[in-house]
Amino acid sequence: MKITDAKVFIGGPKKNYVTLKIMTDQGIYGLGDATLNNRETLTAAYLKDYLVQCLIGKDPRQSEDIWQYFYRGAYFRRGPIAMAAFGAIDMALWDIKAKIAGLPLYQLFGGKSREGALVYAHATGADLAHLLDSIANYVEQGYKAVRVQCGIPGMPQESYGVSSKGATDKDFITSFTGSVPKEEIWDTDKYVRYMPTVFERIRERFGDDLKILHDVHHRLLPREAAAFAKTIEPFNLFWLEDPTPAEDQASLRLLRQHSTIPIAIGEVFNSIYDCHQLIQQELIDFIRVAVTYAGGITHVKRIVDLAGLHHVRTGFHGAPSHSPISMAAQHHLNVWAPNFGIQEYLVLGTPECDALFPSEHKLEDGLFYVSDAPGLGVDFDEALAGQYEYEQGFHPVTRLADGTVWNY
Ligand code: CS2
Ligand code: MG
Repeated sequence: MKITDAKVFIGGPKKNYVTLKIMTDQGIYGLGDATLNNRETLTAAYLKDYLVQCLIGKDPRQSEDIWQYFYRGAYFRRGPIAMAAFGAIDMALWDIKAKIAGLPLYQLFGGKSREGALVYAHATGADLAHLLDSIANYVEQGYKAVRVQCGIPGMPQESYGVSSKGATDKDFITSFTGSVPKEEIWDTDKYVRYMPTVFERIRERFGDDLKILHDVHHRLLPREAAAFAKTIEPFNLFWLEDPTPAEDQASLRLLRQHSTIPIAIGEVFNSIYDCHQLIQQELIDFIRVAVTYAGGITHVKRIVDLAGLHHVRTGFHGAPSHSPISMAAQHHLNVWAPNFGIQEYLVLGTPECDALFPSEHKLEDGLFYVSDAPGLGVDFDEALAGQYEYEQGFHPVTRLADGTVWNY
């Protein structure tokens, strides 16, 4: 069996999905997602200009050898652009492998450890009242876990993960377009003073069973994070995400010494070398890597297995910047992984997105069920893809009130 060609597409409804399609001489094809949010043309160029030509003639069943060939062969190792490009190839090869076997992908990992996998949605509010409505809306739909981000009184409303007043829950995730980044102001003191009251009100209204998650988006210093974690401990969060920038990993020990709050980190990591110390030293509880940015299924499965040895559970990144292809790869890992924790999941499910990426996977009552279609179980409508144009976007840049640049 040989790879005959591979094509790269950029575009999608409201998102610049980068989709790779690998064709073989037996008519079977595989799909991969190389979407690197707000840097999409770079992964597409890496694939088109350097990798696709090396794939032609290779046996697609040799996914391990092909992964090593690209990773070691690049010489300049790691980094999100290369790892997302390798990740897309890897996903497509696993898709082909499972289609040859006539099996849904999870069967190749060892079958299911659970039927439905727990997901969490994003609730957001410009103020507490809006946030409570947003949470109620998800609870009514059957979600058991919700990430909560709230506008902070006295701070401009567009801080991380918070939609403007009156906006729907989905609006804030698509507001990154423009030819230069938006700028946002951040105030740590106001944030750490106000957020505990938010958690308190959520518990009062929704009770103890709702799983509450919160993303600090790398904004606190280690000492601030430790103090904050200690203060919010009574509200029993499912996790506190990215409390500090993860470059200084040893600093997490301070947080660990002061609080038992579960910590989730890793959405910006792109290899096992970024997280093996955090995992082996048991400084985190959930690993947030994504199959896209972290080198595909082959590499992420290694991270999941290492994590399993250290009581670290999975909580894969699932922001709407991932296409349904890599989300499907994660859903297959989620039903298999013995150390599965939770999956971030934003319903992309617009009719346009479903038409571009048809699948039978489904969400029901806050749990995600993969279909038994062979492979990843997601298809791609090439003809429709041509309708979408690339639109440039940037992550916002954050500053403190005095102008100092801070972490987005
Ligand atoms: C966020 C992301 O989902 C999350 O937890 O931290 O939405 C993140 O801001 C984006 O993926 C950045 O591309
Ligand atoms: Mg995050």
